[in-house]
Amino acid sequence: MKRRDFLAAGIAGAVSPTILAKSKKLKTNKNNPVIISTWNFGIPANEEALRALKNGGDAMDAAEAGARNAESDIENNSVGLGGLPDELGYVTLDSCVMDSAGNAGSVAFLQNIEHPVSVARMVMEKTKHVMLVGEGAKQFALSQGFKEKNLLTEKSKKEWKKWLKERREMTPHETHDTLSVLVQDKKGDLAGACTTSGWAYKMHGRVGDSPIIGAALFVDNEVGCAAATGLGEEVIKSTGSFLVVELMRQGYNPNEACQEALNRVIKAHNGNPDFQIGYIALRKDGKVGSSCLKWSFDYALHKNGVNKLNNVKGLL
Ligand code: SD4
Repeated sequence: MKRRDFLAAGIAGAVSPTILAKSKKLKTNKNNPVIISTWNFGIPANEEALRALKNGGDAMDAAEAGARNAESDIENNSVGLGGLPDELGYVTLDSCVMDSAGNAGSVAFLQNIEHPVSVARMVMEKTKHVMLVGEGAKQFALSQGFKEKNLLTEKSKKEWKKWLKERREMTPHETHDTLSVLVQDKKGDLAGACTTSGWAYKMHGRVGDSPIIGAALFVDNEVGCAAATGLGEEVIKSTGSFLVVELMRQGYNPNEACQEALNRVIKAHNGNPDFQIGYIALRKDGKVGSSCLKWSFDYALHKNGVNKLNNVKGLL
């Protein structure tokens, strides 16, 4: 069903989403892993994810491995080690994971742990909960054998000190480079992860979209998965990744689904948002898509054995 047909059907009220979902059953892409990650450091993240798949890991293992790669990258100043701190000088981390069975785990406002994505996965696998925050998340991480580490590098500390003198309000897109990664393994199963140190010099205690299931990440193994980067507050308010997946369920292709989710944000801001949001989407049949609000956005795609950086121009 084409999008306009779907819209017409929707307006007429003749076709319920359930019937649509059934009539639109997607053929699963198998034996051809697909990995899609945000920004240019998605390239090494994809390589790490692929290595995990080659070592027999599944989509969740691969997504976690990809996110860990960005977390340890000292050059990346918005994820994990080397991340820029909040206004008080603390590096605080947000991360989440979701697997093909619909399980989810997340941590927010976590400090001094290099791999929040792995803590999020342990929350998913070893607790009855979905989300742990702050000191509680850290205590849990320590109980699972994670070691404390100072994540504020000299370089990030210097930049923070410089910022303290001017206290200029950072525009969110200036230092926003969250790593979100979506994976389809050879069985065709889907999983994803998201990890960030968030908005540079944010208020102490601020949590963005990156640990919020449905906002920065959503996985539905029947339909597809989606993930976000950009201004977390706006991704949360529009339940971005869940919306992208639901739009794919209704028949939108991955590109259209990302665009339509952004159209809602544009409308909510009277046609003129002054921030960035980028989405990546991966459908069950292996098709991928991406879109962003403004400027442009890079994503790394590994498909058919090739790992390549792609660029999409902003809708506005
Ligand atoms: C946040 N969404 O904390 C994250 C930041 C981000 O690219 O995506 N940066 O709001």
